[in-house]
Formats: sequence, C-alpha cells, structure tokens
Amino acid sequence: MLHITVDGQPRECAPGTLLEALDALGVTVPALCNDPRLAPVGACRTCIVEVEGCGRPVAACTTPLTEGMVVHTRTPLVEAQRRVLLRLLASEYPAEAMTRQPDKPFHRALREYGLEGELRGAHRPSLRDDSHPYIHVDMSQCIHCYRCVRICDEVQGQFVWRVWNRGAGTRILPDGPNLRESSCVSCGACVDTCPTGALEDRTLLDQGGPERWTRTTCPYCGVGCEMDVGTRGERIVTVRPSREGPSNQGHLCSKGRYAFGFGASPDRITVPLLRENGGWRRASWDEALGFIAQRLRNLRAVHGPDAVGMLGSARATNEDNYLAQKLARVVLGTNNVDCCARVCHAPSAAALKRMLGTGAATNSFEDIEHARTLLVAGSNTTECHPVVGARLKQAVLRGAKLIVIDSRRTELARYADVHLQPRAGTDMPLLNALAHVVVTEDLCDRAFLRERVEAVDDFRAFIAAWTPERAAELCGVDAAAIRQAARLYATHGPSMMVHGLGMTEHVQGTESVMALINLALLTGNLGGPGTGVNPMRGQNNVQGSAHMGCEPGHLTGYVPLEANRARFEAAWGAPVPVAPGLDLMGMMDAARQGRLKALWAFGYDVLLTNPEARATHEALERLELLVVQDLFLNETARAHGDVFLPACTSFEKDGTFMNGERRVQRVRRALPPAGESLPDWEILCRAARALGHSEGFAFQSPEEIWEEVRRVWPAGAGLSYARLEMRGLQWPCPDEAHPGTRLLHTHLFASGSRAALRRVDYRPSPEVRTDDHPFVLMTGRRLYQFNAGTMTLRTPHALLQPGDWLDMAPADAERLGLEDGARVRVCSRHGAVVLPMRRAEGLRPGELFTTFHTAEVFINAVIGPHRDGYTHTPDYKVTAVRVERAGKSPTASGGPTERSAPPATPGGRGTAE
Ligand SMILES: Nc1nc2c(c(=O)[nH]1)N[C@H]1C(S)=C(S)[C@@H](COP(=O)(O)OP(=O)(O)OC[C@H]3O[C@@H](n4cnc5c(=O)[nH]c(N)nc54)[C@H](O)[C@@H]3O)O[C@H]1N2
Ligand SMILES: Nc1nc2c(c(=O)[nH]1)N[C@H]1C(S)=C(S)[C@@H](COP(=O)(O)OP(=O)(O)OC[C@H]3O[C@@H](n4cnc5c(=O)[nH]c(N)nc54)[C@H](O)[C@@H]3O)O[C@H]1N2
Ligand SMILES: [Mo]
Repeated sequence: MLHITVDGQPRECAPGTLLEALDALGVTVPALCNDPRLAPVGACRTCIVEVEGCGRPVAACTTPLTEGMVVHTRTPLVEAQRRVLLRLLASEYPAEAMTRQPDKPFHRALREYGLEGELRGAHRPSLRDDSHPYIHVDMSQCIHCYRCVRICDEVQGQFVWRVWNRGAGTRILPDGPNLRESSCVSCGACVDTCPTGALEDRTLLDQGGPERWTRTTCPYCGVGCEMDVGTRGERIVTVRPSREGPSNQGHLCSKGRYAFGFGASPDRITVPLLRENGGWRRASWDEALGFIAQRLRNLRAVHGPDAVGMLGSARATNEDNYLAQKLARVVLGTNNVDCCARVCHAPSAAALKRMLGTGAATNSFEDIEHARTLLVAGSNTTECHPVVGARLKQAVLRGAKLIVIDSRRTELARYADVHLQPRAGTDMPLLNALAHVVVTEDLCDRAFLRERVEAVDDFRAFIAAWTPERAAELCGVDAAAIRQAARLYATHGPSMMVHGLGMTEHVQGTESVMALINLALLTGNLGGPGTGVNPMRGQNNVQGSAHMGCEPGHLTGYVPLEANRARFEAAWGAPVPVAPGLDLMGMMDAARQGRLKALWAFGYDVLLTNPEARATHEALERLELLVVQDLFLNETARAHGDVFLPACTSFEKDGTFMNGERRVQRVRRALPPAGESLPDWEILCRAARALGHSEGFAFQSPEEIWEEVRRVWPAGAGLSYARLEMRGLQWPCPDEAHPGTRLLHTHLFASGSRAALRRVDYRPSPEVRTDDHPFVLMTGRRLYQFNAGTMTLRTPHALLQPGDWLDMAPADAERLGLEDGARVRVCSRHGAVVLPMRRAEGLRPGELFTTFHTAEVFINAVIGPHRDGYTHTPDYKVTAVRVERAGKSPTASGGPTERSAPPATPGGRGTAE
C-alpha cells in the first residue's frame, strides 16, 4: 500500500495509476477518454489534477502513483482548464443529444460545469449510420476520445473503427461502407465504452433506459460471462458486461450482449399444451402433469421402469438438472438419463477422467495470459466462444505463440505461427506424429516424466512408428510443419491447449483427446499456470448438467454410480436403480426398437440436433409419450410432442450455471415468469408430486435444492449461495473457507500420483469418399446463431446471419460451375438436404462446411450413424457427400419435396391460441 494525500486527506492506496487510486477512493474527476479496460492515453486531459512538486497539472490516468504523493483534484487552476476543454467539446456537440436518454458521462460532465447552454453542434445526417440492427451510430456526437477505436483493438481485437483525417476534420469510420457491412462482430464493446451517445444501443433509443439492473450469467455458451441485465417494466432493454466477471472481464459477445429478446417473442409458449387430434390444446398445469403422471404409471406398469428416459438440459440451471436426474432415478426408477454433453464434449470428459481423474478442464481462462504457447485444436474459438477467442487473439498480439489444428483456416488460424490443416477426421495420425517428434527429438520434460508419468517406455515403443512422414501421407499436412509445431509446443512453454468439437465429434473423439493429454504429459504441460488440456464446453450449463448427474453411469459430482450408490441412497432415502441406464444414443436405438416407450425432453431439441434425422424421427414416432419442456415448440415438440410444459427463460429464474472452467456462478431473476410458465425446477417438483413423490421434492427455492447438492457433492460443499453472491467459484471447493481451485493436478493427479500415457492407434472414419460421394462435409456453427436456433433466430441476429449455407472451396465451385447463392442438393449415404452455397476461402478442395442452426435446412438428415467408441458421441464432422445443383424451386427451403426434414405432424405447427 502507498500513502498519499488527496484534497488534504491522508489515504492508502494500492499501486497503479493516480486515476485508479482516485476511483478506488471514490474521488471523482471527469475522465472522458478513460476506460479501465484500456491502456490509458491521456488524450482528453479532463482528468488533470495538481500534484505537489510537479510544475503543471498532470493527467491522472497516465500518472503512476508514488509514495507520499500530495494531490489536489479541484484547484481553481484545474477546474478552469477542465472547463475550457469541456467548452471546446460542447461547442461541437448537438444540443438535442443532451436531452436524449440514457444519460452519458459526457452529459454529466457538461452539467457539472454548467455548460448545457453552450452546445452549438448539430446532428449531421451524413454522420449517421443506421445500417446495424443493434448499434445506432451518430458521429455528430463524437468527441474524439477514441475509446471505440481502442476497445475494438485492445479488447475485441477486431480493428473495425478507423480514424480518418486530423484535427477538426477527424472522422471515425468503420472499415466497410457502413457498420453492417464492415468487419464488425457486434460485440457492442464500442457502444459500452462510448461516453457521449455517438454509439448507442438501438433498444435504448427505442424503448428508453433501464429502470433496474440485475447481475446474472449469460444463457448462451460455456464461457459463462457475467452480465448486468437492464430492464424497464417487464422488458429487457439492454445487457452490459460486468467488469468484475471472472471469465469475461468486462466483455461480451454479440449473443450475450444483444440476443436477449427471444423470451418476448410472440411465439413463445407460456401455457401447458396437450396434443389432441394432431393439434395442440391448451391445458392447465394440473391437467398436463396429471396426464403425464397417469401415462407414465401405465407405461411403467406394463413395460417396467426402463421403458422411460429423461434428457436433462444443458441450457437450464444446476438445480434444474439435479432434480431432473433425481426424478429419473428416484421417481421413475431408471438410470436412463442423459444430456447433450453426449453429443458434444462427453469424449473430453471421458478422456480426462480416465487419464487424469477429473473429467473437466485442467486450467482456467486466465491461464491464457500465462501461456507462452497456445495450441488451439478443433476449436473455432472466435466464433463459438468469442470472449475467450478475443482473449486468445490479444495474447497472440502481445507475443504468445499460436498453433492451430483445424481442418479449415479459421480466423485464429490467420494469427497462427503454425496452422496444421489435417483432412477432416485425420487428427489421430497428426497428434501421434507430434508426440513422435517430442519423443524422438528428446523434447520431453524428463523430470515430469520421471515423477508423474507411467507407461513411458511402452509409449515410446508405440510412437516410434508414427513418423511425421507417415502422418503427412494420411492427413495431408507437411511433415516439416508437424515438426515445427511439436518443437514449439514442447520447448516454448508453458503451453496451454484449448480444444473443441473438431477433436471430439468423431469416431475417435475420446482417443483424440487422449492423444492431446499424451502431448501435455510428455512435455510437462499439466498442473502449472499457462498449461493444461481445456475443452471449450458448449452451452451455458452443459458442464453442470452432466456434473449434476444427467449421465446414465454417473451421479452428482460426476462420480461412478456403482461406487456411490450407497451414499446416494442414504442421502435420498430411496433406492437408486440397479439396471445400467441407457445414454441418449442408446435411448434413441431403444425407442426405434420399441423398447423405450416414453421420453422427457427437457430443454433439448433432440430431433433437430441428433444425427441421422430419419432414425431420430422413427425413434420419436414410436414413443407412446414424449414430454417436451421448453420455451418454444421446437422441432421435437412440433413433430412428435404429446405434452408441452412451458418453462421460464434463465432471465426469469434463479439458480446457478457451471462454466467450462469449473466455475459455478449465480443466475438471477431479472424478469417475472412469462404467462403461466414456471422455472424448470418447479415444474420438476410438481411433476414428482403428481407422481406421488412429495418427499424429496418439496423444495421452495433453488437455494434449497443447491443445499442438497452441496451435501451429496463433497467437492462442491464450499459453494454456498452466500459466497456465490459475491463471485463465482471454481470447484474443487470442499469447504466454505476454501478459495476454489484454478488449477487441477498441481502436485498429484486426481487419479493418483501418476498418470499413464495411452497408446492410441488410428482407425479411419467409415465415411469413405468414392466417385459417388466425392466430398467430405464437416458441420459446426457460426458466430451469430446458436445451436438449434430457437433463441438467436427469434432476435435480430436473424438479420445478421439468416440461415445455414454451404461453404465450398472456390476451385470446387468453379469445377461444378456453381455461383454464389446457387441452391445445391447435398446427398450422403443417409439422406439429402438443399441449401444455398457460397465460395469460402480456407477450405481444402474436396471438403465442405455447414451449420445445423435451422430446421429449414435440417442438415442432420445427411449425418450418419457413426459414433465414438467410448462415449457414443456422434461423428458430426465427417460425412462423405455429393453436391449437385438443386432444381429451380419457388420456396426458400427448396419446397416440400426437397425438404429432407421429417415432416411436421399434420397440425403440429399450430399453437394454443
Ligand atoms: N456462435 C455460436 N457459438 C456456440 C455455439 C453455436 O451454435 N453458435 N454452440 C455452442 C456449443 S453447444 C458448442 S459444443 C461449442 C462448439 O464450439 P467449437 O468446437 O469451436 O465448434 P464447431 O464449429 O463445431 O467446430 C470447431 C472446429 O472444428 C473444425 N473441424 C471440423 N472437423 C475437424 C477435424 O476433423 N479435425 C480438426 N482438427 N478440426 C476439425 C471446424 O473447422 C471448426 O472450426 O460452441 C458453443 N458456442
Ligand atoms: N450436424 C450437427 N449437429 C449437431 C452438432 C454439430 O456440430 N453438427 N453439435 C451438437 C452439439 S455440440 C450440441 S450441444 C447439440 C445442441 O442441441 P440442443 O441442446 O438441442 O440445442 P440448443 O439450441 O442448445 O437448445 C436446446 C433447447 O433448449 C431450450 N431452452 C433454452 N433455455 C431453456 C430453459 O431455461 N429451460 C428449458 N426447459 N428449455 C430451454 C431451447 O429452446 C431449445 O429448444 O447439437 C448437436 N448437433
Ligand atoms: Mo455442444
């Protein structure tokens, strides 16, 4: 601590800049060009103060604090200078802007200095840009603080805003004809920092400023950004990043920042529905739950408890998911419970659990700033986890080395020192060749191997055959590049891995992650800051959904069922079913074979998102009861639902989410439940009661449920709501004095003192290319849409990215004579779809990429039945296809005959009213 004197008062402050100290002390001075997220520039000079011993006033934002400093913030000299500066800015500022809400820091400064009467500027239409669906631009209100330019460079790393001319003619313009057509990624950081209203959220201008702020956690991806939701009446009018958010540090991406409007969508279903004569009929809660209870009782009586299955929701809270699996096990009497981690990062969890003992990310996002080398494998981080993607870009801009392993040249690949671009589905040879180089060139961490690793000699013998030349043949990557990457990762540590579905959604998904772990073990890149193996978990709570026990073979805490049965039976006062449960894929198979009779799909659009759509369709069709608990009539509900239970959005309920770095964070109600919708936990409690189990389901609040979770999950026992109120915490956190765990495996592995290297050999995908199917199709996602699209497509994000299209290498497009926008039919051995195509750089000729966001295209009709051997995770990434020009079609989707999607049941699209 440093001792200083501020305006005559002795104070103590942490080292930093003088402005930071004043902020911390609650002493305010205007500081128009300052934002704590940015490097200080001292450009606007409104934060000038007098420091004894300095000849003239200094800018507080660029002056470092020193011991004994004596500071005066409001002397006549600095006040006069500030007034001159502000008067100059006022003379250019339009008076109407000052009265417009919401109030801005610049407005407050003008008022403080009594300058409201001196506004002489005018709105100039030529400086307005209304092209963007979310961001209103009026540069006649710009005071040239450059905060927008700097935050776009220094936080998002997008470099959209450019400064033109100098002096009075200075203009700040986007790098395109307008903002909409620029390289803007709509993260809203520039709007958030703008002190004048030159950049503003359109929602605020249209609907007025917020009356109330609620801090919560983003409902989209597994980064778990903390955000402040601004509401006015019963509407969200803006969302802002929380500066204290541990994983986002004052940043958001376009989805968290702007895609909040789905809950107010006119087709949101807010009353229970029952299917009747092919259509839907409105029902009361009692009637709907009574119907479910009776049907389930009958089905169980005839077919036994394992004829029923439950799918937890990676979109709902930990409390909701804990209850879903408890309901399945205790009330329905089955271990048939799973969640969509199955189709996503189950391979990561399985590989990490088997090799290291804990099935979760070893490190934290903050380790990005500690790594000297970053290895990003099969993760399109800047589009899928944009806030972490931006953090990775910033690390590279500051000098970290970057290796990207991706079958496409992604945005991050353009920043990479080495981009390894394997043919889709050939990562195994590539990863083994990397290990081969590390071993044969003696780049291992010998001390680490000696102390912490087993099976080293066996692995050496195995890996000898995986020369870079042999791998190069199979994966199409230069042997020299493989050597270069291996040397960089091994010798320029600490090295941190971040991986995505390009590793896991394959027939060898679990083994690919094992191969990544081998590399980390060989080079000692585990257990330290800036190292580790880190799956970028998908949805907001997919980590939590599985961790709470929505997994057939695992109970709460991701512990094996058999070994923990007795403990849970004691805690629940009820038997835990003995028969092993089916996972999601097993449930689909069983349904198709007529063995599974009822399914409860809670927050999961399984029809749209599972592979082999025809098979999913057949499976769901054979069910005698399909309960859908969701916000919308998603494709699953439309086509096959028998009962629809309307749930609250996460803006309308309390609870917790668990992010991809094992952090449990609070979700807080910002709005009342829409219509008759209920929080998921309450629906599940009522359902249990309708099924005759009031005991064990008599919870009055999410906190009560969480208390039970803490009792059955020792590593989470320290995570009380009272503590989470202050800040999200990472497990393991065994007691309330424990600070939480940023790094796993620091001295021992959770599995014991040593981890063993694994031999993993290559088994090529069964999807082989032939003359009939000469292309390989990869599927994944893009920036502006999220998974099943139920949420993002109901917001203006639909304007930013309207649907799914096929990316094709320009050479292939030319060969096939296809122009951008041409409608093509993509046929695999499993099905066909029609969609528009575009030429895309960054694909290997012969490879294609598209997304699964819309039911209009329904890409999962072409995806096949191949699954990972350990976890049954579908191979969504490698499908052999043929592409041909589709016939002329009048409708956007290619017309009903070309639509590959399972048809909606007649009348199935009708809603209640
Ligand atoms: N904008 C947006 N963000 C999202 C989502 C969304 O739908 N939209 N969904 C969320 C969810 S649920 C998840 S799981 C995550 C997923 O996040 P990611 O895993 O990053 O997403 P994907 O696009 O499925 O695939 C990642 C990358 O794998 C590459 N790839 C494909 N096949 C191969 C291969 O064989 N080898 C290699 N090395 N690379 C390959 C693709 O080119 C792609 O760049 O994103 C989450 N965030
Ligand atoms: N071809 C192809 N298919 C894929 C993938 C791929 O890469 N390629 N990726 C796979 C992956 S990784 C994933 S994770 C899955 C995702 O598949 P899904 O989990 O089906 O998709 P989501 O869009 O995340 O949302 C599921 C449902 O949750 C609902 N929902 C949202 N919030 C709540 C809530 O609070 N309560 C309730 N009750 N419901 C809510 C939404 O309306 C939606 O219907 O898709 C998989 N499918
Ligand atoms: Mo996912």
